[in-house]
Amino acid sequence: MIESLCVFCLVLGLGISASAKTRKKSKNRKEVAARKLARQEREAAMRQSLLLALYQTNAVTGDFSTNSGQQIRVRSNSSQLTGGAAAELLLGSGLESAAPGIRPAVAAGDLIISEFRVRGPSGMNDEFIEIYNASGADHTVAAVSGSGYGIAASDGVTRCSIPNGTVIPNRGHYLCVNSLAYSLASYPAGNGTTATGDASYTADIPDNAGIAIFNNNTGGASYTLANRLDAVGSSAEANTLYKEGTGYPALVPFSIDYSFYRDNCGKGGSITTFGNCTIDTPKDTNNNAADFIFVDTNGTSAGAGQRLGAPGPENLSSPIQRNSSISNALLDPCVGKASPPNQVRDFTSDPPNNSTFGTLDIRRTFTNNTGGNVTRLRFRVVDLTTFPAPSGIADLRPRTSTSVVVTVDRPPCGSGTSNITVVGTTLEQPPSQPNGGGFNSSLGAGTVTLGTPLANGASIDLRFLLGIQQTGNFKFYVNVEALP
Ligand SMILES: [Ca+2]
Ligand SMILES: [Ca+2]
Repeated sequence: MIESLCVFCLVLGLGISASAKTRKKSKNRKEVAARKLARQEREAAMRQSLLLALYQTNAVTGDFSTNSGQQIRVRSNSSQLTGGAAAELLLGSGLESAAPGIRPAVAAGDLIISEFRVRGPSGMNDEFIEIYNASGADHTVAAVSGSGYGIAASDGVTRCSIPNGTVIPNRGHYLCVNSLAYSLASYPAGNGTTATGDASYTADIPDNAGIAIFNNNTGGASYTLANRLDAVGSSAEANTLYKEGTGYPALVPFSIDYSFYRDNCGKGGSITTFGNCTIDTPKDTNNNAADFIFVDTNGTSAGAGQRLGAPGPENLSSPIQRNSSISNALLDPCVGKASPPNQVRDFTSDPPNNSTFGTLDIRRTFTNNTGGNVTRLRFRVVDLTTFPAPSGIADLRPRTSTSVVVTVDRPPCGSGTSNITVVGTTLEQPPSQPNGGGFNSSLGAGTVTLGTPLANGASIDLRFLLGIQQTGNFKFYVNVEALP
C-alpha cells in the first residue's frame, strides 16, 4: 500500500538540446583539469539560462487528452479544467506502528544510506551522508566492535561514527556532514531545529567515490562485506565493498546543489511515468543504479539523469514519514476533486515565480490520527511532473503559498456554505530553489508548531501551489512528515 499523496497532474514542451561537449588537450594536465571543470560549470550555468529562456518561448498547448488514472486534463486556453479523473491524495497504510521487537544484531539493510552528496555549491567539501532506519523498529546502536557504527568512504577512512546507545527512531534519520563546507545546515528539520549534522568530519570524499556504513567503527580489517550494512558508490568506484551493483552513473563534478536520494515512490524518478507510487519508503534492492535518483536545483544534466529537485538532508530531529496516521480529504467533499475549491487553475502568467502559464492550486483537509499532538508537519514531494518534461507533460514548480479564505460546502451538502481559511505551505529552503521545487523538495505547514500543535483528531486545511511552466498531464505525490 502506498502512503504517498497524489495531489495532481499538467503541460508545455521543453526540448533541451544536448549540449555539445568539446574536448581540448593541453600539455599541462592540471591546467586541463581545471579548465575542464570551469568549462563544465559554465555549461551548467548555460543550461540554467536555457531553462529560464525556455520559460519565455514555450507555446501554450491547447487542450490535452488524458489517459486514465492520476492524470488530469488542463485546458491552458480556457478558464476551465476539463474532465478526466482527478488525481488522488493517497494516504498510506500502516507502516505506522512498528512492532517493538528486539533485534539480536543489526543486519544489512537495517540502516541504509538514504541520501548523500560529495560536492555542492560550496565546493568539494560541501558533503553530507544521511542514514535511514529501515529496520521497521526504533534502533539502538550497538556496534559489533569499537564505539559505534562507522560511515566510511572507499579509502577506508571513517568519516562519522554513530555512537553506541544512539536511538534512531523507526523511519528516522542520522546525518553525517563535512563541517568544512556543508551548506544545508539551515534547511528546516524539527521543532526549531535545522538539518545540522548529528556527527561531522573534515576529510573530503572524492567525486564519485563510494561510501559505506558498517556495524563497527574499528575499521581496517573489520570493514568487510559481512560487516557492511549498506553502501553506495558510482560506476567509477573500483572497490566493490563501497557500492551495490555496478554503481550509480558517475557524475561530471559540477559544484551544484545536487543530491542522490533513494526512490521512495517506485518510478525511479521518471517524469513521464504516471500511476500510483508503488512504495513509500526508501528503495533498497542492493542496486545503487536502480535505487538512487539524482536531483539538483537547476535540472542540470550531469550524467546520472536530469530532473529538477532538491537535496533534503534529515537528521535525528527531523520529522518522520507518517502517511498512515495523517489522513487527507477533499476540502469540499460536496464537489469533485478537480473542481474549485478543491483544485483551482489560475491562468495569470507570472514568470518571475515560475508560473508562466499560471498556477494549479490544490487544497486538501488533513486530519491527525496519530493518537497525540502533531507539532511539526511538512510534505515531501516524492513524484511529480517537472523540468525537463517532454511535450504533453506538465512542468510543475512547487512554490510557497499564503493562506486564503474560500467558501466551501460541507455535508450535509446543499444545506449552506461556510468560509474557511486554507493555510499556505512553504517551500523549505535552503537549498535555494529559484526555479521552484521539484523532486525531494519539502513544503512546510508552518502554523503547526510546538506552541500551536494539531491535536489528535483535529484537522487543518492546506494548499499546495504549483507554478506551471508547461501545460499538459501532470502528477504530484507527496509523503507526509510529522513529529509528535
Ligand atoms: Ca567531495
Ligand atoms: Ca543496501
